[in-house]
Amino acid sequence: MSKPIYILNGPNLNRLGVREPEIYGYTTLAEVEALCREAVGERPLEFRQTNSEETMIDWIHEATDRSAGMIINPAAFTFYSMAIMDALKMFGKPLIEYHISNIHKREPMYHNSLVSGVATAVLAGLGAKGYVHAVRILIEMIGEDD
Ligand code: CA2
Repeated sequence: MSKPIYILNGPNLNRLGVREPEIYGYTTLAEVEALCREAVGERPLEFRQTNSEETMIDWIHEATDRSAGMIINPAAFTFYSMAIMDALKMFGKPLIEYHISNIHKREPMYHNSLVSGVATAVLAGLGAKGYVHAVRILIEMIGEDD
């Protein structure tokens, strides 16, 4: 049985498709989850969202023990949470940092990710449906063994 892929989403992403569609589009997080479930096929998927830093850290630890790899959209945690960066540093498996918007095209406060330095790869600006590309790339990175 293959190990699960974790897709973890940070604060306010539960509002996806509801607010600021000019930046984040009209796709909801539930729709993103459905697309990701299709993309993983038979492999188990843990798709979650939290507004709490503590919960996010606990989930990263859980994924460290149980998963084959992870996609994380840390949202605002990206830019200030040393605790999440430290937890991800210990992850030790393929890790994709994902952002719906192109953070580098936005205001300077969105330019300095603490997560990019510990991620295997970074994807930004492909929109909500772009999570599916991240899933496909992650599965390739994981390979056959895990
Ligand atoms: O583009 C992304 O995916 C972000 O991670 C989204 C974060 C932002 O802090 C990052 O810089 C880039 C914000 C998430 C807020 O989510 C909302 C979703 C819908 C409506 C309003 C906010």
